[in-house]
Order: sequence, then C-alpha cells, then structure tokens
Amino acid sequence: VVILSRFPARPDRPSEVPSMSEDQQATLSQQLPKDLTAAPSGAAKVSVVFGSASDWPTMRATVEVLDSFGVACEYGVVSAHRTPDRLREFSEGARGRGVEVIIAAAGGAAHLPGMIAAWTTLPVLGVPIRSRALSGVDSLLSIVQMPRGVPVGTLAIGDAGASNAALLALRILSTHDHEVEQRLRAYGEDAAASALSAPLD
Ligand code: RP5
Repeated sequence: VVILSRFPARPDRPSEVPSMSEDQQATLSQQLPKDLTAAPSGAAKVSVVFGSASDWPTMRATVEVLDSFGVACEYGVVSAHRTPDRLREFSEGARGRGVEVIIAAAGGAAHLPGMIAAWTTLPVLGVPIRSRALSGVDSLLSIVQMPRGVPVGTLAIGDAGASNAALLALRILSTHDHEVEQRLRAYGEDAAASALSAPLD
C-alpha cells in the first residue's frame, strides 16, 4: 500500500495500513501535483481516492481488504470540487502508472467517481459515503445516476460499499491474475464456513 501522494508507488508494502492525520493529508495534498507527473512505476494496481480526509475512516477498510490480498494500491485525497485540476491530472495519468481499477468515494454532492470516469477509460467503482445531512442517499444518487456512455459501478453506502469495492476490484483483476482468483476462492470458502459455524443465540 502506498499513500497516493508518494509517487511513484513502491512495490514493498507496510505490514499495517497507516492512519492519515489532517495535517498529513494537507501536506501530502500539496505535494501531489508534482508527484503525479512522476514516471510510471507499475506497482499499484488499484487506486483508492476520496473527496476528503473525513472519508478516510470509511475508506481505510478498502485499503485494508486490498492489503490483506497482497494487492498493491495507492490512496489519498482527490476532490472533484476542491481540487479539480488534481482530479484531471490523477485520472489521465492513472493508466500510464499501471493502475487497472480506480475506486472513488465521496459524500453529499458526490461527483468524484463520475468526473474521474469522464477523464479515463479505466473501470471506476464508486463508494457513496454516509453523509450527515441525508445519510448517504444524496451520495448514492449522485454516483449511481450517470448518463449513458460514462459508466461508474456503484457500491452500497458506507462500510459495506467500502469493503465490497475492494472485493469487486479484486474480481476484475482476477480475470487475468490467477493468484488473486485463488485468494478470492479461499476468501469465499472461509466466509461460507464462518456463516455456517456462527452460533445461534
Ligand atoms: C465530499 O464532501 C467528501 O467526499 C466528503 O464526504 C464530504 C464532506 O467533506 P468535508 O467537509 O468533511 O471535508 O467532497
């Protein structure tokens, strides 16, 4: 896992997903435009971006799932409204860096996934963040109602969507990555065993 601001992505992964303070986010955000122009490294297969540091408590689950499968990802803040130039630069450069799937999360007027999809032909998976005002229904509708021709795969609101976005990205990678396919198979078998062995109160 690499923090998005630190391009090019490194192939080594830390054993734990680091937390990001707001100060750290602000510092890294200032660095990103320069870093985005770095040469492609090919290390990160999945990009996980979100509109605000306030989305990180939800989206760290996405990074943790990818990390648990041993799939390298990059992650960080990209905002459709607050950093529109950075959004375009990030989106246009993603395929060249070796990214194969983009996961984008946003809350409220959640235009981030759709705008990324407008700037890239990579598959984009959208995670609606549970908003304070409307519990994420605003986020969901903003992400899901894309116009014909610009697709975004929309996940569930909040925590389930964050985890499932990672699993869906892994399923996309598994179409050509046999190791990921094997790990997904084992994950499914474990989930089935857990479901059947759970005690009934
Ligand atoms: C969106 O606005 C973000 O994705 C976030 O969910 C929401 C609120 O952002 P903050 O005001 O907490 O930074 O762009």
